[in-house]
Amino acid sequence: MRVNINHSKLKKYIYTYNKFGFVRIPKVFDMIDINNIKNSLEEFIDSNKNKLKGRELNFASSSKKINSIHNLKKCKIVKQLKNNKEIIFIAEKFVGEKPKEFGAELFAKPKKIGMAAPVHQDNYYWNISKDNGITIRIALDKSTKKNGSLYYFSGSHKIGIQQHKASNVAGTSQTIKNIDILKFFKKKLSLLHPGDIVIHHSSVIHGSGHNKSNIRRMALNLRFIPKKSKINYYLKKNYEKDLKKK
Ligand SMILES: O=C(O)CCC(=O)C(=O)O
Repeated sequence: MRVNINHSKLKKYIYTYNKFGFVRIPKVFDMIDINNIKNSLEEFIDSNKNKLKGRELNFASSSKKINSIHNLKKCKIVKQLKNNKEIIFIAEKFVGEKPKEFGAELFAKPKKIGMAAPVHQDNYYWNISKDNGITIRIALDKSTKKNGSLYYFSGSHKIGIQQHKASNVAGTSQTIKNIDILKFFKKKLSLLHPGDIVIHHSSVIHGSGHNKSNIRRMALNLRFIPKKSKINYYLKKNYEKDLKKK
């Protein structure tokens, strides 16, 4: 697997990431590797979909089509990507210190019925003490406005974690409570080709649209946090309590 990131542009990418809370890096994987990743994910889904429990697997609305998977621990290609030296190198550069892996998710967003993700900040769910986590999002399909692309509120990672409330959407169960805050930030669509990646900060406010189009919008998220980061169990307990209540 080749991870093609031009190191001479790394400074510029990190500058953009620090300023906006996300950065797109084009053509990191070629189509052979993207197809390998897709095939391997499909094999994983075939043999594991009945073993995944509760919040680990979500379907699109009332269909039998998978919308998202939140436990890919046993997926071979995910392990391979997480142990890839170049990915770890990039993770360290963006986290800003030694990183550790923090799970992976698949957003499958099937055509016609893929669900929207309400606006949220990842660290509201993660509850890490050093809020410097990243998601490396690998586009497996094209991401356009029509198929409900992800969008970011540019620069919103600088305002800290906001209060959230129940969204009643499986897979993104919490959403920003005070949406008035959004007017202070520019909303930027994350338009991608398969093989591009986006790296986003654990505090950047983001969401996605419904996929009403004829084209699926699948992406694989690899998550990393600072090695020295701890889970804030007080916040986590509150979040879990909120989830149960709602
Ligand atoms: O792909 C989507 O629709 C949602 C993804 C998301 O919320 C995330 O990457 O944190």
